[in-house]
Amino acid sequence: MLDDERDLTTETKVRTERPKLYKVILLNDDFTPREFVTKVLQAVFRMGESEALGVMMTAHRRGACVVAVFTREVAEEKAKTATELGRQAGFPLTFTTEREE
Ligand code: NFA
Repeated sequence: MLDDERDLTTETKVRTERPKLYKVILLNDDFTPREFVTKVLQAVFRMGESEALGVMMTAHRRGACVVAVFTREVAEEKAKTATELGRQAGFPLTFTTEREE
Protein backbone atom coordinates (compact mmCIF):
# COMPACT_ATOMS: atom_id res chain seq x y z
CA MET A 1 0.00 0.00 0.00
CA LEU A 2 1.26 3.49 -0.77
CA ASP A 3 1.73 5.78 2.22
CA ASP A 4 -0.90 8.15 0.77
CA GLU A 5 -3.54 5.40 0.85
CA ARG A 6 -3.31 4.68 4.60
CA ASP A 7 -6.33 5.70 6.64
CA LEU A 8 -4.73 8.12 9.10
CA THR A 9 -7.90 8.34 11.20
CA THR A 10 -7.79 4.67 12.23
CA GLU A 11 -4.08 4.19 12.93
CA THR A 12 -3.22 2.74 16.33
CA LYS A 13 0.11 3.16 18.09
CA VAL A 14 1.77 -0.06 19.21
CA ARG A 15 3.43 0.45 22.60
CA THR A 16 5.41 -2.29 24.30
CA GLU A 17 5.67 -1.64 28.04
CA ARG A 18 8.71 -2.70 30.00
CA PRO A 19 7.72 -5.39 32.52
CA LYS A 20 8.00 -4.37 36.18
CA LEU A 21 10.96 -6.08 37.85
CA TYR A 22 11.09 -7.77 41.23
CA LYS A 23 14.10 -8.52 43.45
CA VAL A 24 14.43 -11.87 45.17
CA ILE A 25 15.93 -11.25 48.62
CA LEU A 26 17.66 -13.81 50.84
CA LEU A 27 17.11 -13.20 54.56
CA ASN A 28 19.64 -14.30 57.16
CA ASP A 29 18.65 -16.61 60.01
CA ASP A 30 20.61 -18.27 62.84
CA PHE A 31 19.83 -21.90 61.95
CA THR A 32 20.16 -22.76 58.26
CA PRO A 33 23.66 -24.16 57.58
CA ARG A 34 25.82 -22.02 55.29
CA GLU A 35 26.42 -24.95 52.96
CA PHE A 36 22.69 -25.61 52.62
CA VAL A 37 22.02 -21.96 51.69
CA THR A 38 24.83 -22.09 49.12
CA LYS A 39 23.41 -25.29 47.55
CA VAL A 40 19.90 -23.78 47.29
CA LEU A 41 21.29 -20.65 45.61
CA GLN A 42 23.15 -22.82 43.10
CA ALA A 43 20.15 -25.05 42.37
CA VAL A 44 17.36 -22.47 42.13
CA PHE A 45 19.25 -19.44 40.82
CA ARG A 46 21.74 -21.30 38.61
CA MET A 47 24.74 -19.73 40.37
CA GLY A 48 28.27 -21.07 40.45
CA GLU A 49 29.68 -21.95 43.88
CA SER A 50 31.75 -18.80 44.40
CA GLU A 51 28.88 -16.45 43.50
CA ALA A 52 26.51 -18.43 45.75
CA LEU A 53 29.03 -18.25 48.62
CA GLY A 54 29.31 -14.49 48.13
CA VAL A 55 25.53 -13.95 48.24
CA MET A 56 25.15 -16.25 51.26
CA MET A 57 27.93 -14.49 53.20
CA THR A 58 26.54 -11.03 52.35
CA ALA A 59 23.14 -12.05 53.77
CA HIS A 60 24.89 -13.62 56.78
CA ARG A 61 26.83 -10.42 57.54
CA ARG A 62 24.29 -7.75 56.59
CA GLY A 63 20.99 -9.51 57.33
CA ALA A 64 19.77 -9.72 53.73
CA CYS A 65 21.08 -9.81 50.17
CA VAL A 66 19.50 -9.29 46.75
CA VAL A 67 19.89 -12.59 44.91
CA ALA A 68 18.61 -11.62 41.44
CA VAL A 69 15.94 -9.63 39.58
CA PHE A 70 13.11 -11.14 37.51
CA THR A 71 9.62 -10.45 36.26
CA ARG A 72 7.04 -10.79 39.05
CA GLU A 73 5.88 -14.33 38.30
CA VAL A 74 9.42 -15.72 37.98
CA ALA A 75 10.62 -13.91 41.13
CA GLU A 76 7.68 -15.21 43.18
CA GLU A 77 8.06 -18.75 41.86
CA LYS A 78 11.81 -18.88 42.62
CA ALA A 79 11.40 -17.35 46.10
CA LYS A 80 8.70 -19.92 46.88
CA THR A 81 10.71 -22.87 45.55
CA ALA A 82 13.88 -21.84 47.42
CA THR A 83 11.98 -21.22 50.69
CA GLU A 84 10.22 -24.59 50.31
CA LEU A 85 13.55 -26.43 49.93
CA GLY A 86 14.55 -25.05 53.34
CA ARG A 87 11.20 -26.01 54.93
CA GLN A 88 11.45 -29.56 53.58
CA ALA A 89 14.84 -29.87 55.31
CA GLY A 90 13.49 -28.34 58.55
CA PHE A 91 15.20 -24.93 58.21
CA PRO A 92 13.72 -21.41 58.51
CA LEU A 93 15.50 -20.27 55.33
CA THR A 94 13.44 -17.48 53.76
CA PHE A 95 13.44 -15.71 50.40
CA THR A 96 11.14 -12.72 49.82
CA THR A 97 10.34 -10.58 46.77
CA GLU A 98 10.21 -6.82 46.47
CA ARG A 99 9.25 -4.53 43.60
CA GLU A 100 12.26 -2.77 42.13
CA GLU A 101 12.04 1.06 41.96
N1 NFA B 1 23.49 -17.39 59.39
C1 NFA B 1 23.51 -18.79 58.97
C2 NFA B 1 24.56 -19.56 59.77
O1 NFA B 1 25.42 -18.96 60.39
C3 NFA B 1 23.82 -18.93 57.47
C4 NFA B 1 22.82 -18.21 56.61
C5 NFA B 1 23.26 -17.30 55.64
C6 NFA B 1 21.45 -18.44 56.71
C7 NFA B 1 22.35 -16.63 54.82
C8 NFA B 1 20.54 -17.79 55.90
C9 NFA B 1 20.99 -16.88 54.96
N2 NFA B 1 24.51 -20.89 59.74
